[in-house]
Amino acid sequence: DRLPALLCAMPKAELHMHIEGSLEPELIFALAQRNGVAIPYASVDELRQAYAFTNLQSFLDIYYAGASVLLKEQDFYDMAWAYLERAAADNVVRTEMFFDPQTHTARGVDVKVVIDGLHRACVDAEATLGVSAALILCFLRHLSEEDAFETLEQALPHRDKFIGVGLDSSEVGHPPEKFAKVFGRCRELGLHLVAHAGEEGPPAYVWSALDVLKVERVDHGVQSARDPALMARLAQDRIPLTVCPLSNLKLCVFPDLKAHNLGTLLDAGLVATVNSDDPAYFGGYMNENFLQTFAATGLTAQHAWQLAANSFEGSFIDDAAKAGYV
Ligand code: ES4
Ligand code: ZN
Repeated sequence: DRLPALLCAMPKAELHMHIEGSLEPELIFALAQRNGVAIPYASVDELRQAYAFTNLQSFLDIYYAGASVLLKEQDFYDMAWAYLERAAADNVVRTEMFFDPQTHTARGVDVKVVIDGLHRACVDAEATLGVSAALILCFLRHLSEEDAFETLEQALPHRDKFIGVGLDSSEVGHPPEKFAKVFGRCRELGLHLVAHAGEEGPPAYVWSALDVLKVERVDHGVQSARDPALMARLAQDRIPLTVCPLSNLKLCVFPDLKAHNLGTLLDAGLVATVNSDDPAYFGGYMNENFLQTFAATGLTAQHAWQLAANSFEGSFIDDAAKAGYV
């Protein structure tokens, strides 16, 4: 069977990963030591054993604790560089990385430190790994829209170092329309727009991400399959869904990978893609997501080709560069 080799070898774009979610336990411990930050785990093994999640919130609590070791520009660089090397090894030729500035500014870290460190890794990745890398600033939806506006204001002096904005963190109870005004402002600024919707939340949140926030892609979006009219809209407008199978498995969105609806989304003609979300926490980078999902669901080489094509169609690389990939 040559399908696993194809999945690994095919060039692909990653459109949904949180750079703070690429922080491996070993690097968390190394940075904690380097920065003199105390963490409530005695060892790398003990920390890894805490990675048993029941839903999104149970993961987020540990994810924000892990990010607390990041203080200096070099910390952000080292984290991003480690991910970009892993991405290159999986034949990811383009990646659009989310970052959560509020997780860091809340601890007194300047947004410039965050963006400069991440951006320097992106520049080096292009030059030495051949990976095209870009940044998407995410607003934390459990915080207020006023907080999001303040974060945007702090980031705008660095406007040339990120290509868009997204919306992440605790979904249920924090619908997209809570951020209507700040997304409207970002749209005026010419930023690309995406949002997490339909991960745990209802199809109504996907509708409002599209119609109120006017996002170009929906992150996760797997709950859309419960609403036929929404499925038709996503197919009609070719709105990409950035699906994250191992994330959905680890956060109990599906009971097992066999039950995942990726095949249903693809066969309905949606621009679905495969992504790693928080690879250090969910048990795999890009190729592991492809391998495990295909092994469990019986997707075919035709689906593999479609997923790769979708990843480039859905990406925000400029049209000339896109023509070179597809
Ligand atoms: C996230 Cl899996 C997921 N969902 C929502 N927000 C997030 N932030 C990091 N990972
Ligand atoms: Zn995510």
